[in-house]
Amino acid sequence: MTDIERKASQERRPVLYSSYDSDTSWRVRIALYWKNVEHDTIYIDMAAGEHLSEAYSKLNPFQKLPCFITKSGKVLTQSLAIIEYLERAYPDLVHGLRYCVRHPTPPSFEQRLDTLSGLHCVADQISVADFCLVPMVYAAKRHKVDMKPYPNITRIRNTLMTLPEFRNTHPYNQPDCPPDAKGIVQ
Ligand SMILES: N[C@@H](CCC(=O)N[C@@H](CS)C(=O)NCC(=O)O)C(=O)O
Repeated sequence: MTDIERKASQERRPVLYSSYDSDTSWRVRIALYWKNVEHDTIYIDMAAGEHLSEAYSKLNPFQKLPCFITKSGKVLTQSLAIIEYLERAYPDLVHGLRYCVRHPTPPSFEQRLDTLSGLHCVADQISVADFCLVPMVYAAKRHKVDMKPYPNITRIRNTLMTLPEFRNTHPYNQPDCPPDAKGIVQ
């Protein structure tokens, strides 16, 4: 076996550990869908405390979701680190990442969007900031945040939700979403 063959045989399908109800998992689901990355998903039942189990804690000592195993077997436990890895391994995005890191709260992000946004967060291109914005709105609505002071965020979120990458990865469209949990947040 040559070195190249050995390396190829060591590569595996990446694995995402996800929960339908985890907004940070949703960020990664969008990135994987956007980049068309073939992978397996393992659904972790957060309501049942499966993320606190011994088996999951061995994989991710932070006991949080998501967790991602790359094709070379590296374990990544932070959603933005996973998205950064995906962007390095499968590059195609403008660099919106720094915008969502620098403006992590809705008020500062809303203000930044006055000048930054077009159709999406960074002009008309899709960026990592969009991957973060849509799940952020879902989490905000779940916590009954009044979205009226955030017209830019609301407009961009509504536009993004017309795209299959965002719709198909929505919590309610996940196989682990129980029927009675669907439709709670509009
Ligand atoms: N900084 C982490 C945060 C992950 C996180 O807080 N995940 C939540 C779900 S959205 C979680 O696992 N919560 C379970 C708990 O805290 O017990 C990331 O971006 O991946």
